[in-house]
Amino acid sequence: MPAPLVDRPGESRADATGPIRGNVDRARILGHYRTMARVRAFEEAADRALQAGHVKGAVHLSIGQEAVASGVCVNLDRGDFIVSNHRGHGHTLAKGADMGAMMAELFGRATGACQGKGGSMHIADFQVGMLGANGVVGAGIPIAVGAAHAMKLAGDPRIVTCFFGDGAINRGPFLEGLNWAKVFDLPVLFVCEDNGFAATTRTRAVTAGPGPGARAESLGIPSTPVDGNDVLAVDQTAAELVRLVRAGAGPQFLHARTYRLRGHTAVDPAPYRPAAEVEEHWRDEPIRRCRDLLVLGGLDTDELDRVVADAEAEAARAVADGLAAPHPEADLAWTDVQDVDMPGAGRPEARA
Ligand SMILES: Cc1ncc(C[n+]2csc(CCOP(=O)(O)OP(=O)(O)O)c2C)c(N)n1
Repeated sequence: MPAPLVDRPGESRADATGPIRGNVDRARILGHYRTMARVRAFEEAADRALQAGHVKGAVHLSIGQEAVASGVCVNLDRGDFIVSNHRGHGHTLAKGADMGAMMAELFGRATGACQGKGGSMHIADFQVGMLGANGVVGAGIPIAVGAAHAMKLAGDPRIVTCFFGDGAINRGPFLEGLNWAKVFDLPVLFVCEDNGFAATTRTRAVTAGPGPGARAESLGIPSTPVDGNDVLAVDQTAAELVRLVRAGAGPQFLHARTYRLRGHTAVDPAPYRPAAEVEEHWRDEPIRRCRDLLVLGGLDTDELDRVVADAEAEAARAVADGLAAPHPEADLAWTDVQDVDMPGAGRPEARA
């Protein structure tokens, strides 16, 4: 059951400038609505572009999980870092990356965030502190911990947030990364985006013990659970954890429960779960919940429709610009690529 939309029913909902729930101002909630609408519009446009044959490589949609990205990233400064996983469009957009450069990246174009060489699962944008998505499950965790260690050694106040799924807790890098982060009390917020699935498997069927939070706590890292479809709850919980990390309290762990409304990849029809289960979760999806909250707070539905229309127009421009952009020059194939000169790897001359 979704959480109640308002904490204090009976408060003036007609005063649309006042707080809507608790002390949260409507501008902040509207900001979440805009961010989540942009993520949704980007992914729906990417999905259509994929069906039309424009996308190179796999695409993993985060439809239904947008509140985690928005609620966490709103609490980060532009200079703070994030590390993401294969389902990273929402995190990347919420951190401030350019939608056009992201779409062009999916299309393998020279104007893409990584000049078209990374694709959906390897988008990075250092200008907004986005250190990279990652196609290898769990592999972002040691990268985030390494970045956090570098910040601590340099006396740099920036912090690192690491997003990963519930499936990642069953991989070795989870243990190694969390252990190292705690041993050195590093400035890192771990965000486990628990959508209940690891690819086509229910994660609980392959997970021993009580799950993500208990594993973090076994290493001395406090874990805080949150309803990951309630963007305000995520925002408020993340705000406190970010405050603790910034204050030097060491690593923190946010366990956000959510649901993946689409298949594992954009082309997965997800026959391994009942349609009724998915339908039920559509009723609990975060953008609709946020909209209901804003409407209860007195916001005009026309204004909310305009937010969605603007997001869809931005995504449509990103698609058009991406399709019009050139592919990278062939002779740049080996630039900005790691280890190309290692014997046996990369450049054909090096392989010979
Ligand atoms: C090391 C590794 N093993 C297997 C895979 C194949 N794979 C890709 S995504 C995925 C499931 C990951 O589940 P989770 O971490 O919960 O993220 P979600 O897909 O649910 O967002 C798997 C097994 C991979 N990419 N990397």
